[in-house]
Amino acid sequence: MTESELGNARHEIANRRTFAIISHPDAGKTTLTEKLLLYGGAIHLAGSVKQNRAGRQTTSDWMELERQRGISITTSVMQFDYAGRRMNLLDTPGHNDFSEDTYRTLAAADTAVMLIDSVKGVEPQTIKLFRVCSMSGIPIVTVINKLDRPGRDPVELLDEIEEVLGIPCHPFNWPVGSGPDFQGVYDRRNRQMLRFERVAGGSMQAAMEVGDVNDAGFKSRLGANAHRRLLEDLELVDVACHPWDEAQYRAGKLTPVFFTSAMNNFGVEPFLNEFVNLATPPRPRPSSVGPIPPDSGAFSAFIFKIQANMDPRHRDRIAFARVCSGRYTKDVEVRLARNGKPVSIARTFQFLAQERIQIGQAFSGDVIGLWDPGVLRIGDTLCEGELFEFEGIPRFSPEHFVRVREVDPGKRKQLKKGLEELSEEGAVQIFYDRDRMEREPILGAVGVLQFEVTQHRLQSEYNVPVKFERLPYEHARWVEGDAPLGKLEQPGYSVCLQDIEQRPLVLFTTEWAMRRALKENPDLKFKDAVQPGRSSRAGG
Ligand SMILES: Nc1nc2c(ncn2[C@@H]2O[C@H](COP(=O)(O)OP(=O)(O)OP(=O)(O)O)[C@@H](O)[C@H]2O)c(=O)[nH]1
Ligand SMILES: [Mg+2]
Repeated sequence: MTESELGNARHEIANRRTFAIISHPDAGKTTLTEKLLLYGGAIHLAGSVKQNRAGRQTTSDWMELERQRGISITTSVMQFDYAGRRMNLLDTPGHNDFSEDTYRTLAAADTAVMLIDSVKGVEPQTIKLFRVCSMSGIPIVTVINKLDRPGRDPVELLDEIEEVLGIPCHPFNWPVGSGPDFQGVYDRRNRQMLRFERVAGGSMQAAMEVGDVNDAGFKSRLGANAHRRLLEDLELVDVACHPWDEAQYRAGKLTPVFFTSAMNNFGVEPFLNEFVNLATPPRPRPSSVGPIPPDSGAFSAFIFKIQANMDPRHRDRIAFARVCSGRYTKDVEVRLARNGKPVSIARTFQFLAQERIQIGQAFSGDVIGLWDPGVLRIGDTLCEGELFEFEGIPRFSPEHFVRVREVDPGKRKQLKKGLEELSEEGAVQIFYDRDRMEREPILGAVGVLQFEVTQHRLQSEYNVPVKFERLPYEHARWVEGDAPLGKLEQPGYSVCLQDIEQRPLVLFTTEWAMRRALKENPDLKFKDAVQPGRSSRAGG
């Protein structure tokens, strides 16, 4: 890049905000995502998670099964612009069985938005995800959602967050009324009352009225008692809550809190107005050669997700990359750090609401979709110039296993293609018996729901019916070294297989059987997880 290009790139990078929305299932991540897109101008009419006949569905739950069930199965990536910033939003699935996807996505985010259901409080999956964020030191912004439901006392909710998660809270705003009487939020920083008008179905922006908390009209609408209570609460919060400390927040040691009813669009705009400033710009990322600053000249990125068949019209695979340094242009020459081979990434997309748009450039912080030429794996690093690998993309060990039973032998080829493509997304891994050839492979997954998703997608995307038969194994270990694999096989306790890249591994039925094998083979190296592999089909 020339000096002036570098200056421009620095400006663009400083405006990137890349964040993931995380929580226990059902707290409203996809609903909030939809409303952020609405307020960000990326869509003009918001859909809902549960579609009524006339209604639109959400942008981010696009997969057929997601729409049928009203849950998120996979992370969605979306961009929108707001107040001069380019926002890269990652809407993650909450269910534990899909959490690999969430954990990998967190590696691509600079800020986390943690949603809390105001009725349910801090739930188990939120605790797990919070810990992951907290370990990586990423700043966390809290949104307490569903205030339109008769929920818990906000003071009690903040206490619970502080106690259970161990992070001090600083509420930026405070809810006024709750349940059917939820009227809006009090902006503590600007000392203003923000009142909202309900919009049918929440599909359009809610009108916001800004006023004084002691305004007579507002006071009479709220009722004298509720108004007195509000003033008392506000005073209490002023005295009792932790003072704002930007540095503590940036270190992930203090969380700003917002109150919303995402479904009704209440509190979404005030949240977004503050969040554009709270969300952190791209940070240096640890790599095998030390931290890579986002504004260093050469382009680099890592792949955190692969997704097949997103667009039924194209039926292709997209590898999602987080740009970590420099600038992407279609002429940039990149190599794959894993094998040093050049990769063509000329067809690159951005996701604006439902549309994928081919782009000519992208900067550090951006999450882009690369048309996958058939060589990319989750966890891969792409580099322009010097080769290195980014750290911190987690790997997972499968804990559930099934044998694939063919239902229609006439569809063997499609089955193989479907399984290979879906396994490249990393949600299920394919293992082959060493002697049974490739027929009826074994699948491994971290959560059992992944098998259901795979079965459904094989049927709907590849037109292949299959049955799965549960197997008794619970642990997998990849074996490195000159392994006498037969010796590791103990009928009833363990079986030796190969993964899609012919890497040998052993499945064990019990932890005891696994420990014994490890003890009896001190010369071998056992690994509990590897990066999801790829078949040699595409020449990778
Ligand atoms: N009452 C009320 N319901 C809400 C609100 N926000 C979301 N919901 C509902 O809560 C349910 C779950 O919402 P989602 O947005 O799918 O939740 P999620 O966190 O994305 O769920 P997963 O992705 O499956 O983990 C849906 O039925 C929403 O309509 C809210 O502010 N108030
Ligand atoms: Mg969701």
